[in-house]
Amino acid sequence: MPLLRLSTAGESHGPALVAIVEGLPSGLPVDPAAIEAELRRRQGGYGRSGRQTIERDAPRIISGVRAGRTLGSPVAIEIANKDSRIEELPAVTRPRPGHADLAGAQKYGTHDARDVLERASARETAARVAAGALAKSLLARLGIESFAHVAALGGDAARTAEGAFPSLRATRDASPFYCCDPDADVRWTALVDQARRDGDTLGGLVEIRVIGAPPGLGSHVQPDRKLSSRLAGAVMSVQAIKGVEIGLGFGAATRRGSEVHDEIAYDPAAPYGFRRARNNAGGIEGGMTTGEEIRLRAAKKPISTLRKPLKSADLVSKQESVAAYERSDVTAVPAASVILENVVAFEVASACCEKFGGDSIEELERNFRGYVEQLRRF
Ligand code: EPS
Repeated sequence: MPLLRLSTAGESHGPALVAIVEGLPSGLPVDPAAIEAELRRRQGGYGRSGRQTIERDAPRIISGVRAGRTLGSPVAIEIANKDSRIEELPAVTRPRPGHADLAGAQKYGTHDARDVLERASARETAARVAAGALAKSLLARLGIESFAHVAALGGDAARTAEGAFPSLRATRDASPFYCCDPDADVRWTALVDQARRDGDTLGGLVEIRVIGAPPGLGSHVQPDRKLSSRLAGAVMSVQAIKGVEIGLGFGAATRRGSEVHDEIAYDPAAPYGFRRARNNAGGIEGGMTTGEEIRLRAAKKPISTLRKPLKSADLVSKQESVAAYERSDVTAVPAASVILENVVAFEVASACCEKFGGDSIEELERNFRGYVEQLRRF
């Protein structure tokens, strides 16, 4: 299966983070400024820690690109860490509840949780955003776009984000929370300020939407080819994500079938003829796109590093203690929205590479256009 593949490497305070993306067709323009813009967005959002004032994430493309275009070979991108004191930083022996510290120390046989947390840190997501930016440029060639915004923070929901995409994007990009509801920005600022005073942290909900995907990405024929399972896996792989929903999600379990399923109509004016009267399915049925907007929601737990720490037990002395604290974000839900927008873009781009194949972007686009034509004649 010619899927896009992503490997990342790098520790939070090591010399650099690295993303290696395999499977991109040749001839795709690569714009380092577009990658950097995504990386900068990931670093932003109200409630982040001092680390983001130290770093200025910028991509250095080290393979797979020549004269601004992909070669079809693996694309490697390096993002240098300014705070690269991994060899000097102290041992961490008081594991943080909620973090990978304790399970990782037990599993890897270390009494210094730094050996674990350096890689478990969400700083790794900078590499995933860089990879997602490449995927987005491939999707843009096919008229497909991924868009995420923060839908709730600290238990307080924003108004439902409805309306035309360019205006939603403009509102989101002007928001310190990457949210489409300016009233929520005001309330959430107060929530974050209060949590900061309390030495606490906040989680929230992110909505991710993909527009422009034709029917038929993914497949029902094998469990691991279902786009729903790939998207859910990708979303759940992001640090601190504890839940994912597609369309109505958990809400579908409590309603009757007649209230859940989206009736089908034929409309010669619709892009592919057949269309759904609504989109409770979140754009995916049988593991395949329906041609409606893909809609996902992700639940992010609060950051587990608390300035007012929870109880813990020392890995060495075994004595009751409190968890370690150096610095922490009060909330990173806005950053998570950028990460999720990019990991979802990556999976959708991967499904496009699988379906349309091709070694060059020209070949992939030709196959895509042929398929769209086939759907129109269906
Ligand atoms: C992050 C960098 C980290 C944290 C955060 C994400 O920097 P540092 O550990 O030096 O403060 O701010 O990491 C976590 C949320 C985590 O749980 O480890 C980043 O660049 O996103």
